[in-house]
Amino acid sequence: EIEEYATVCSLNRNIQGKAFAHEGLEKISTHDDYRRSQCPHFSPFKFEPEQAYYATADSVRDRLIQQWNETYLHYHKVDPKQTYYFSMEYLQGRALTNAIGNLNIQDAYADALTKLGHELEEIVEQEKDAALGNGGLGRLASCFLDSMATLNLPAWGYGLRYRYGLFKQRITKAGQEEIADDWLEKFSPWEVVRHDVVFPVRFFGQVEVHPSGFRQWVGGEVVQALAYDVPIPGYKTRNTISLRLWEAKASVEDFNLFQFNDGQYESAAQLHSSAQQICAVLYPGDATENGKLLRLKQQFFLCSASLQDIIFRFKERETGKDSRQWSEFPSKVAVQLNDTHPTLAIPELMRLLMDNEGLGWDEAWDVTTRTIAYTNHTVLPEALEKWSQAVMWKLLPRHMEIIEEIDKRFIAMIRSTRPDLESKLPSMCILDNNTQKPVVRMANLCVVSGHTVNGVAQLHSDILTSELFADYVSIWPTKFQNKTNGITPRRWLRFCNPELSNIITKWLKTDQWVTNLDLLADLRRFADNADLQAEWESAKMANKQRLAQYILRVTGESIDPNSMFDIQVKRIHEYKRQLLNILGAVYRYKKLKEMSPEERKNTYFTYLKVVFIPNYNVSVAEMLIPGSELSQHISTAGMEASGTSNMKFALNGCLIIGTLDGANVEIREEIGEENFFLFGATADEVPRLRKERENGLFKPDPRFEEAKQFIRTGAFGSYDYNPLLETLEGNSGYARGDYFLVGHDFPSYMDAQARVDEAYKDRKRWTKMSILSTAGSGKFSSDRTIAQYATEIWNIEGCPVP
Ligand code: B1H
Repeated sequence: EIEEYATVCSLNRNIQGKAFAHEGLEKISTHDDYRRSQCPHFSPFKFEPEQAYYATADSVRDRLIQQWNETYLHYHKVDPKQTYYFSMEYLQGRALTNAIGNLNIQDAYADALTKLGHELEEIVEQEKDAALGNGGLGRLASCFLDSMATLNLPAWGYGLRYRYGLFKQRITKAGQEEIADDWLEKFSPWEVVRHDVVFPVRFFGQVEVHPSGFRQWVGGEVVQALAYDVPIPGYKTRNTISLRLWEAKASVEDFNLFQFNDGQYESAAQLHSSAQQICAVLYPGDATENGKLLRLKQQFFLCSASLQDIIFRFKERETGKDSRQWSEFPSKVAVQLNDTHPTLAIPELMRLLMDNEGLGWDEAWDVTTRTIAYTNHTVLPEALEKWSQAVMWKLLPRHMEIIEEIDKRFIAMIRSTRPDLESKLPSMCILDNNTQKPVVRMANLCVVSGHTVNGVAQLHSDILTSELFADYVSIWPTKFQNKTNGITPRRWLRFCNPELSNIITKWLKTDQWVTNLDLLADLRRFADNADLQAEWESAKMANKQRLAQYILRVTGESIDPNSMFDIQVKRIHEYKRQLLNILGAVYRYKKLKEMSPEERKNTYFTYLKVVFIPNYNVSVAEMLIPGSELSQHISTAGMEASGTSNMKFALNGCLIIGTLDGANVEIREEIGEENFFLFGATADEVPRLRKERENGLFKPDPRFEEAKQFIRTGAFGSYDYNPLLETLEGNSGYARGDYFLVGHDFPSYMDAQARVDEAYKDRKRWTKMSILSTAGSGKFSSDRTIAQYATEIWNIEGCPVP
């Protein structure tokens, strides 16, 4: 079959399968029928790894499409309540290994490729990562899709089909260089364009008031949203769900033919380019707000197209002659907003219900608030989205009317029922008019309008209810929940670490842990077993060697597989404290240099080497995490909402050095405090410590001063490090008084590193800790997280394809 696909696809690389009818009832003709009809002749047979990849992917894809048809046909019949996950980001990574693994056909495909002269492991490397996300938030969305499919939940992901994903990073002498990520350059075999699924999305224009009082948004520019579907297979189930990504296209009827005939090609073509701009590029922000008009357009485009699609599906399934009651909508539809980025779903659903479907305010408000729920992912003030009211009035005039009305009614409700909260109203209401530039506070709009608000780890959710959203808690005490994040055990253990997976399956005598991760706890019984320890160590060594080879290939640096692999991976941000890590390394380097060669040899087995691996992405993570032994999750307590790489490292038997922040708290609880290298201030101490610093009461540890001083002597070149170092000091110039408390936590960090070195010398002890890390990671399966969303927020149930 692969051979056949190879010949067909090399001729017709760009022909997409045809899709029919609407999702639910659609039949997608599989690619190959169409291609074969187009090219009955065999092409000259070339079977390089690239062709082998495309041929393999096409063959797998057609299986997925078949399951996909069955799944939505089944959902259409049963008509269960469905969840729609709205996210501006999906960090999918590669799809082939995951698809083959979930379909449980890896052996057949590996054998087939071997017969054709290829290795499956080498072929999968041909695939480009789909990097339609920045970091944790986008990867979480992708893990959630995997779990929703695996748990047979009737669900859809909705997002944008960015032409360029997260930039590729190159490090040169001059610093970072960003290169466009042309992930669609050749073709993605994992998407199916749906020429029949198109919705108009309006921008700008004005509100027309009819004599009856009816309001209608008209004029402005209209672009078309065109659906591309990506199949998401569940693990060992026939259920295969859809990630629907919207692309923006100019409306054909808008294309001004007269201008074109007049020779005004540029202004006619402008429509095309302005539509194309919408999905051109992912904003490379992570935990920082990006108040650009184009970003707002992207957000609205996602919300409007997705809601029109959902309403179409709802109306399509009318029972009998009568049209469906709108009050039933929330019992068929759950919408989850991945942070505030898709907040415009709230006024857009209100508008569609009132202006298109004729509902009154109260009815529309009831439906909207029972449908929408909101997940908060950060408490960093600079990441809380605030859109300029002036910009919003221009781009979305009808939505601003609706937001004003929501705000007005909220304020009236507080005044009549909770006069005690009058003084809190200025910070609780949605429109902030007390700044020079009036803004809409998107998080407030979500809290006021959503039926449920959740944080992403217990500590984070506690901070939301005790600080950020505290004033709302007394009005709606049951609105707030916690849903501790999780990761999919398929991608993040079973497929990325086959060596360790096989050992686990062998010792547990079952592979059920892949869908029931709590079973890993059984490994605790064998944590001291010498045979398991030996197997465990050899798997880790194999993964370290693989990683060392990769590092040599991309950086030219060779690292010793016998040294401890101590790793920090994160987007660079002050609160994540990469500076703490590097200052710790600088201090230890200085101490090494001060030793006599003799002393050095006796103290350390191997010395210190620091390597920066460029262009981190999902595929690099899949190699790097299994090969790590210590990982750093060292944010200032209270700042990292959850973190999810901490879970991936722990699951792969990597020990954590970390603060009591985000999900670290729960990981430490699960794997045992004796297996976690803890240091640093706690979240409740942070405000007092900041005050003390401001009042000049902080006495830095001499080791901290020594490390900074060493850098200032020019030991690392003549670059001017002063501006950077001054952020950790005083209160003048660049200095911002060490807001993230690097100086405060430095001594306890160094002490924790010393405990790490001690533990590492004792191989048996270290390996036992590593086994216990994996054994204690069961809670952090995204299957657990999604099961909780399903019962506690969405009220949906599994709907397995028979
Ligand atoms: C997280 C973001 C984020 N929190 C703004 N907030 C963005 C904010 O493009 N933007 O404008 C993009 C992303 N990302 C992360 O979410 C948290 O920092 C992590 O702690 C958490 O694990 C992750 C998933 O919940």
